[in-house]
Amino acid sequence: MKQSKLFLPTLREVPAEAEIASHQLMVRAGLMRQLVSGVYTYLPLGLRVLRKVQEIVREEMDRAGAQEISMPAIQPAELWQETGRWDAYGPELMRLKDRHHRDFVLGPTHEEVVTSLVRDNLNTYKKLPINLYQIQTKYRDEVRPRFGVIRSREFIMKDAYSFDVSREGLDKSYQSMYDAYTRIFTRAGLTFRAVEADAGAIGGKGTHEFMALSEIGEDTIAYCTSCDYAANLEKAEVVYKPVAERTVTEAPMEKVPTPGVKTIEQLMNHFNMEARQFIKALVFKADDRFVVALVRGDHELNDVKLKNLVDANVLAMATEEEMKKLGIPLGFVGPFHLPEGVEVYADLAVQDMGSAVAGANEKDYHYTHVVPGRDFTVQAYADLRNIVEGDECSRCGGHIAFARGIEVGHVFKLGTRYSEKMGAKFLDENGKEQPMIMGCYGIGISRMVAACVEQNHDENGIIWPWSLAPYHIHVVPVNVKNEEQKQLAESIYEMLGRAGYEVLLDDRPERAGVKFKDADLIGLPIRVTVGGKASEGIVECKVRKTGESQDVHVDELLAHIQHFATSLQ
Ligand code: 9G3
Repeated sequence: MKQSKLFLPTLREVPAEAEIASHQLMVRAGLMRQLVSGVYTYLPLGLRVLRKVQEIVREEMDRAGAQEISMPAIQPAELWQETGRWDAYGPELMRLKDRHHRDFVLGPTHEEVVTSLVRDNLNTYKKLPINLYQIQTKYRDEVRPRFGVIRSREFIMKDAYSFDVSREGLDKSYQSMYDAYTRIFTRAGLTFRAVEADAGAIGGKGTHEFMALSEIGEDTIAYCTSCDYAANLEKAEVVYKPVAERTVTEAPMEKVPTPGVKTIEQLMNHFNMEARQFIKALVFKADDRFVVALVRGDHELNDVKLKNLVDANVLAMATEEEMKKLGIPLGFVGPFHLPEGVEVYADLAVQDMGSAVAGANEKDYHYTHVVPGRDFTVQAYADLRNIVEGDECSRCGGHIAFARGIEVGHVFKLGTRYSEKMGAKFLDENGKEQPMIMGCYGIGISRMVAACVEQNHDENGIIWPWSLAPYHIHVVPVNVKNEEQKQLAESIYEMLGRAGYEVLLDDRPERAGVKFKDADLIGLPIRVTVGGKASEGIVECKVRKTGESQDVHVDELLAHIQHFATSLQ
């Protein structure tokens, strides 16, 4: 491709709204442009990268035996009413009406569509298992789109759905997708980890997220430094060991005035104690009831673990007015004199506290010398806290460390959640009707591009891995007015193209400095500079990733590039 013709509007300045490197660089390097918040146009260079990601995904999905289909983005509301999700989702679900005023959704995902498709066209065990996938634009009206295409309102996803006759069958389908994902992210050159995750709203037993490691990742991963255990912070199991000897105070609990002393910090100053001596009490609304969760003052409550424990669909912190209605004073919450029906759950570490300070559930009062079990009881003790760095690994006893990640893949075991609601049944070998056992598997295609840039850039621009690079080789004649340089660059461009490389020729009449800055920004793996030694047939061959460069005679150039290309793949 000749750069003088290419629609590649590179920018020197950093776009104001771009907070992270990949967003800044994808805009500056002319890969994409924002239409409106959270909605992007992919320019030629960006589309070439997207297509490379899609090709890797297609190859591995096909290799795993999945079959590609293409489902509509416009979905009738009736399907979402069948599964109850029409009412379950709020403004994030984009809805529209057709000319007859009928309700539709713009598909954020396709469980309903694919389950209705299979329900209506397959009903015997002989045709199972089957795995259908598509690569398609999804629509989710994110409340706060940010980080470019990492959290956008329109994005490209590969979504796959497996249908099996049994849970064993699902386990096999799941493992096959898990292995395909490992191959996909490896081939894309991403540094990633598969982590145990929480199944969230869509339920099902077991799920893994594939995280591209990155400091700007929205998710925190807890991983073991000794074994391969890794889990999303939401899910990471805490090893609970009762303290050896629990020293319990003899003193009865005592109500003390603590006017305006609300936060743990204020309590620590007031009582001159450490955080671990306090009981932090938080009030939640779990569906239509209220619960109080207790954790030790130096721990953080994990609300996903609480949500799963109380089996709530929706769990949210109680609002101020809800607290007022309950007669629970903000900042002085404790497991005492709670209104009827409010259940108390506590993290396991609370039961070992021997003389704690807790809110008295009365404005401006706390209790001291509180002994859990003696002075209050709870509905249940459970693992309710966030794991912290240095905790013990629940698998091998090693040390837990944290990393941040960008979720680029997510695999779920759905079971019969959708097939039951939508009547996707099959006749088994005994002619008995059974619900199909489903799994679903997503990959963020556009998000993978951003994750790749996050992991592969320096202060000068992007450093494309060979597998995703929009072109492989950048041929840069320093001065196109110099006939020798122009001719030699053209012949190299032709030669490398004939050899099967994807080549970009910077034939623009720009100053050398501009061309080199653009070349670094765009970040193709290999740059061939045709400059002052063109008359001797000598060109400079430079590897973007390492910066190493070498003068090479044009007769050896192809062999030289072949050597580099294999080392870069
Ligand atoms: C919605 C909206 C947003 C959503 C969903 C539904 C996430 C929703 C979960 C999934 C599960 C899997 C198939 C591919 C892999 C992920 N955000 N999810 O169901 F209506 Cl607005 O999408 N789906």
